[in-house]
Amino acid sequence: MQMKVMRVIAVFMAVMCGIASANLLTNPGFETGDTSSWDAGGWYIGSGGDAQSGSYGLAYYVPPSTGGDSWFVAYQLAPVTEGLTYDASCWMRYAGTANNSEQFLEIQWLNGLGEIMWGNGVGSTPVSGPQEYTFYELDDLVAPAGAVQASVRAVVHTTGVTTDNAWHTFDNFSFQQAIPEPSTMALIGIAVGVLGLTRRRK
Ligand SMILES: [Ca+2]
Repeated sequence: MQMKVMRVIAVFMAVMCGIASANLLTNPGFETGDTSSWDAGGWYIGSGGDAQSGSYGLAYYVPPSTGGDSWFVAYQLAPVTEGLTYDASCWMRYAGTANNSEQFLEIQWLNGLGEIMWGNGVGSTPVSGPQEYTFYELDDLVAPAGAVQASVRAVVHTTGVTTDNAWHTFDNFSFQQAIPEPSTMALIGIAVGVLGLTRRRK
């Protein structure tokens, strides 16, 4: 009997880990060679150095004399369940010259009406000057009550009128349900062990 229970648990844990590691995004690295599955008007697909890996990356060009406090966003929606925990990440690179522009990874939540639940979102540290591809992550994001989708967003923002040329590129986005903490997994294991012992006594 205990062997059977242990086997059930092993399968359960394998399924949990499988679910946890699945990226909920489609075309996360733009290797289709286009922005399919993303809403990315005004953005383009770059190659060469615009890719962190593979052949392509997502890019936005900010020319000189772009107005201050302008926002350029590419996003994809992913299904979520309120109360569950998610992890998001991507790679970001800033090419060209420091240009009064910055880029960051942002997560916003949408309710059942498809409206952004402003005030609940979170953004990564902004990249505000030239740098090579660097990994950014937002961990342990809990979907708020009423959320049914997450908007996973590449954001470019001008902090003032731009003076030069900048290219903001993104690649390899990930948005997934968080892997349960080891302590949670241990508690499940103990619960199952107790269940097995109890059954055996009967
Ligand atoms: Ca890529």
